[in-house]
Amino acid sequence: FIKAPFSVSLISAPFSGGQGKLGTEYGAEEMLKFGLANQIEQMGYVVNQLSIEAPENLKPLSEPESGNIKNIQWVSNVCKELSSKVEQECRARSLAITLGGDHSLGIGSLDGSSKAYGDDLCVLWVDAHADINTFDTTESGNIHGCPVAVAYRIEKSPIFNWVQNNLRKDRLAYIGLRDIDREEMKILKDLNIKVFTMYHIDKYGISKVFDMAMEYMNPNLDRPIHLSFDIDCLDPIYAPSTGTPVRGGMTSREGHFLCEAISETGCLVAIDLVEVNPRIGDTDSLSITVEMGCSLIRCAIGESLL
Ligand code: EXY
Ligand code: MN
Ligand code: MN
Ligand code: MN
Repeated sequence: FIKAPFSVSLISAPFSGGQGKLGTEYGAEEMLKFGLANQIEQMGYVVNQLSIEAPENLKPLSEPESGNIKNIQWVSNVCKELSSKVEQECRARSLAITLGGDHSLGIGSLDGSSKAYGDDLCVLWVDAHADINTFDTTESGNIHGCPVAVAYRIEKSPIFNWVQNNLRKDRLAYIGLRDIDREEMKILKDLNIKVFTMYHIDKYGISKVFDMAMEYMNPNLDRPIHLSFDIDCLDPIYAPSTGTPVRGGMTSREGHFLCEAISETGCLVAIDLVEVNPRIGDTDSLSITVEMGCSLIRCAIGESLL
């Protein structure tokens, strides 16, 4: 893969059907209202703004029988639409930024970037949660707790048959985890997936953790990286407006450091910024969270590097 100056594509994905709380569908809109597109232009990038087809239009007339899994066909339709947008932007050699929306969108964005870049693609999943429940192990039935399992074809539901089996589990690493379901723990161990929890961040520091993740999946820094950034990886102090906050998270600086370090590799090709929910908390919480999301994105594309 050729590292080259990128344009940036901001793909709005106003979808919250992967979980139960309304509000996440306004995350993208709020980040844009805060001026994200202009901020990125000020950095010297050409910015393409696009949006997926309105999720309401992609809602099936009826949902298939699927146990307790919520909105399975709807999530599938929306993710398929997102996948084609992300693939198209990646193929045009633009850095594809998906503005969520909830984290079920990761199924679509990972599928799109991996179709464009092939199995070289490395994924950093930065989150309080592992998001690797299968449709059998999920207790909530919320697909935002399952996207890694679906994208990596650990969960093989026929509804998601369009997902290409192109991602390598040995080029996946998690950072920031601290709320892992018992069954998820078993999947992570059985499949030998690389996990850096908050314990590892405390023990080694975020810089060393990042280096270890790169050493594992991208030792020569010559493979493309997709950063899937769930805002709830941060401590709720720094990102209060989110649906599943977990105490004991990353600091603002740890989050920013991670984005800066990824930027410095020159390998970043796609970002998801998900789980901002402007309807949770007061207006202060909202602006703290929205500004945080925008700031992290800017750092990931080089704002604070000389
Ligand atoms: N593990 C829980 C579940 O499967 O419902 C919680 C998942 C929360 C997912 C958040 C967004 O990253
Ligand atoms: Mn998540
Ligand atoms: Mn999460
Ligand atoms: Mn839990």
